[in-house]
Amino acid sequence: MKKSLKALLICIVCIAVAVGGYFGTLSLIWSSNKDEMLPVYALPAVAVSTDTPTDTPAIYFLNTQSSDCMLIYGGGDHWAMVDSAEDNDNPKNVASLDLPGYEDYVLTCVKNLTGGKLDWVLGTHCHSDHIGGFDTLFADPAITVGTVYLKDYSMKNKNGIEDSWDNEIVWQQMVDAAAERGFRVVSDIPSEPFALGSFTVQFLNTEDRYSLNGGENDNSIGTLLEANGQRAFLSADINNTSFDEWRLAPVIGDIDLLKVGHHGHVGSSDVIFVNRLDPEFAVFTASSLTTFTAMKLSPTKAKLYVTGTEGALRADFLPEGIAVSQITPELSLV
Ligand SMILES: [Ca+2]
Ligand SMILES: [Ca+2]
Repeated sequence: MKKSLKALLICIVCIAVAVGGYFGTLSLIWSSNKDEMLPVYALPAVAVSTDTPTDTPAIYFLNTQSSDCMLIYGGGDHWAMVDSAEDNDNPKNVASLDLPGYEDYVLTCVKNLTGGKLDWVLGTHCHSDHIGGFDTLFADPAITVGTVYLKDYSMKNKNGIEDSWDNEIVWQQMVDAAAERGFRVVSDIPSEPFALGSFTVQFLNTEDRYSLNGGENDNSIGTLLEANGQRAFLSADINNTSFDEWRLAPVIGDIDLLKVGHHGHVGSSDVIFVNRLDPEFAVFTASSLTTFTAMKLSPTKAKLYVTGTEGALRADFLPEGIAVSQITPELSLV
């Protein structure tokens, strides 16, 4: 077969798979008998892990409902934190941002788990449900942070709804709180892999690109983690507004665990993206499961977890695979 004909056939197959994936998903959505499909997405029972070896690399997904806060343990005394969850502050008194904060819970978790020492923290993007708690965390004298990764706030990519939000104020509060404690702030986010104990860490979506008015979500920093042969991607609030998910999918490649983008909202987790990553586990940092997003994940057969309903979770990176379990009761919200 001629190379050009072969290439054409491959293109046709790829397009058919892509279109088929989309319409297959849509046909599921439009099906009149959704109740019959729901058991497919029933959540697995979560076991309490008691026999994991000390120093096992792990991600802790705190239960901050539909906001993000993850602690990453690289073994030894190496800890890091991705996002700090929503805060009680609402400096512009916006009704839609009148949300409960998790400052006390996050502080308790950080102190109990890490002893207060974090090698680095990452603010994935300037929304209060991701970076709102950092100023309170930094202000506590028991907390020390080696490096604060936080992009400069840029107005150029904000979308319409963000005009009324507190993005820039929350960003400034985080920067000021870091300066107050003398924590090093790095705004030029590195894209090269680096080590956190046993983890290899790589930040993705670090480029400052025009994002078709996708706002802060579209410019979120993703975190790729690998240890003991297991790979995870923390997708922040990345979406496909400016085709980031399509661009990042081949860069990320096959993974074992996905922190589902944007708390499971339907604008993230494009079907091509999640099926290219093909995770074995998918964690929704959300108050509840989004059925549409679960449907998009269904071809991967990923086991689905929701922090808002199952409480805080720990994903251990063992040589034989990732093990997800509920973390110790004393870290629960109540
Ligand atoms: Ca807030
Ligand atoms: Ca705050």
